[in-house]
Amino acid sequence: MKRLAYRARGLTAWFDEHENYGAEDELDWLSRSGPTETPNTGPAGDHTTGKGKYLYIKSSPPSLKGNMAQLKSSLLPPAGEKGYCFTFWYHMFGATAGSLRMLLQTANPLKKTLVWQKSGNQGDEWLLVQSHVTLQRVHQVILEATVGGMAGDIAIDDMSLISGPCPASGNKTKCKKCFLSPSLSLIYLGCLHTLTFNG
Ligand SMILES: [Ca+2]
Ligand SMILES: [Ca+2]
Repeated sequence: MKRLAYRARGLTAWFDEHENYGAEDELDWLSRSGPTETPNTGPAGDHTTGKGKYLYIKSSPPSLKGNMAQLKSSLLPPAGEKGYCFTFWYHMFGATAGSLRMLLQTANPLKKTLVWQKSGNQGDEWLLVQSHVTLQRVHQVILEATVGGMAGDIAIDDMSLISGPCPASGNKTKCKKCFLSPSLSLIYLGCLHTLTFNG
């Protein structure tokens, strides 16, 4: 399994530390299109178009129950006066789906804060999460998935960061789709110009 690195024009990147290099996790997020290998779990296709790529954790062997995979953003600056809206889509279908969490981690002091989590089967559909982040410290966003059993593939797609609070549900965001990520299709990071990090 290789280390993942998703870049969006230098503004940020997502990475997953490999377990052989001192990572906290035992698993890696994998990139895929189309259905996962195991029947009755995982999406039929990605969220963006149905034909693009998504990231997922493979819950069948060699993965073991309790194994966890962490996807980390690069360092993000303090969220500023208005904060930003972090959005992603997740797919969590399977009789033994484990859990998915969003955390914010600061480095000094090292502290992880749980922002959102879901456990168990959520049905065969892509679901939206929007989180208004107002943390006034340099931080990373972490998406962490845990294997619940063999029918427990968990997928994510279309992560985005947009300045300001999250739009009310039903409202389309006005922010343009600014970047095409090679692997995760549309990522809106270009809208994050007020959060360019110079540290
Ligand atoms: Ca890993
Ligand atoms: Ca996609």
